[in-house]
Amino acid sequence: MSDAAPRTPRVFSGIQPSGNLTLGNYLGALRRFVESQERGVDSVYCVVDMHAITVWQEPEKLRGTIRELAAAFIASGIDPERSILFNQSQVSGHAELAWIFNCVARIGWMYRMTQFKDKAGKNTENSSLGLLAYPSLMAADILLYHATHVPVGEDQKQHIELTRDIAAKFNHDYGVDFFPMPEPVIEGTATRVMSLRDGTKKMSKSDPSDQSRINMTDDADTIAAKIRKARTDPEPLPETWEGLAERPEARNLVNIYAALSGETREAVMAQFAGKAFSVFKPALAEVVVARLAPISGRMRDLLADPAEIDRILGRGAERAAEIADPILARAKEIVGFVQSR
Ligand code: ATP
Ligand code: LTN
Repeated sequence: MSDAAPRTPRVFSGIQPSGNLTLGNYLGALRRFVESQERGVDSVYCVVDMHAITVWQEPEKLRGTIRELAAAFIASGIDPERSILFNQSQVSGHAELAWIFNCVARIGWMYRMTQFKDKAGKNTENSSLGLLAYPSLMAADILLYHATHVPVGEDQKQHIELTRDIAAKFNHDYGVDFFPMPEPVIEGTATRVMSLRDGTKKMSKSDPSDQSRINMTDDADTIAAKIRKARTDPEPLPETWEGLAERPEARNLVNIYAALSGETREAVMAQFAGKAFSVFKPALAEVVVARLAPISGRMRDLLADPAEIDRILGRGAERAAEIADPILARAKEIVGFVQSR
């Protein structure tokens, strides 16, 4: 492992196993992971179970959500042979490198993170130390593989910027050019899918209202009902995308339609110009169901055999460790640790 960081492209991304995978996770993350796999880029995808426990998780439930997320990756099109798919806690290098980064990063950097402020709420003193240090672990996830590209939704941009700051400070402090500067990849029509109840809030798996989101495992009737009840305004759809500037809920629905149908927003606007939501919503429900139904069906099949999912994750972890081990060993050497076994 030489100090000049290899700049061969490698994609890394992670999703937390915290239940209720949403259409936002699918469009903003999973679908794009599959695209990068299809382009033939070396890709590493991780079920970040260690991130999940920054807030309390019931152990038995956590085991289930880890397997469910692994099934969602595979059902969405991630091929565990072509890509590497594993759960974070099976590769101990994540925790080890995160500790080194905890000593490189500054506390003040962590307090500035929007996600920390949102999740800790008013009670920052009483949130877990892990919740505050979370971005150090995320930086370790990415840099442990010398990843160069990180596909994420809009909300994660700040964490990738912090990852770059940590990489730069490590390289500077130790006088090396070891860690690459990873680039966030935030592109496509649906980098921020909004809540069905409030077009100014992101669709979130942790929103208390189930009506605010479409879960990847919702059945066709539930999806149709949620879309029918989704908040909108009384106006019909205008002719252009710009005409939706002040209508966040309507924009969101059109955006979802465009992302799923593969059409441009303009083409969708042209198709539905002047139409009421009573016409648009059933059409939208149809494209959502057409995409999600086969995925949730395949998820159910996969989950019928949890031992096979565990085998896939175990094999993925072995392959991940093959990449991670020499990078971690070199990082420890740079820091000045003695390794004699
Ligand atoms: P929470 O909603 O509880 O904050 P989350 O869904 O943001 O959790 P993860 O499940 O770890 O957290 O996110 C996985 C990926 O899905 C990330 O890349 C994230 O940016 C993306 N993502 C999550 N929600 C959306 C959304 N509404 N629109 C687009 N992308 C999203
Ligand atoms: N913080 C991310 C999940 C995450 C991640 C990562 C994403 C953890 N480690 C590494 C990309 C790369 C979230 O909350 N969505």
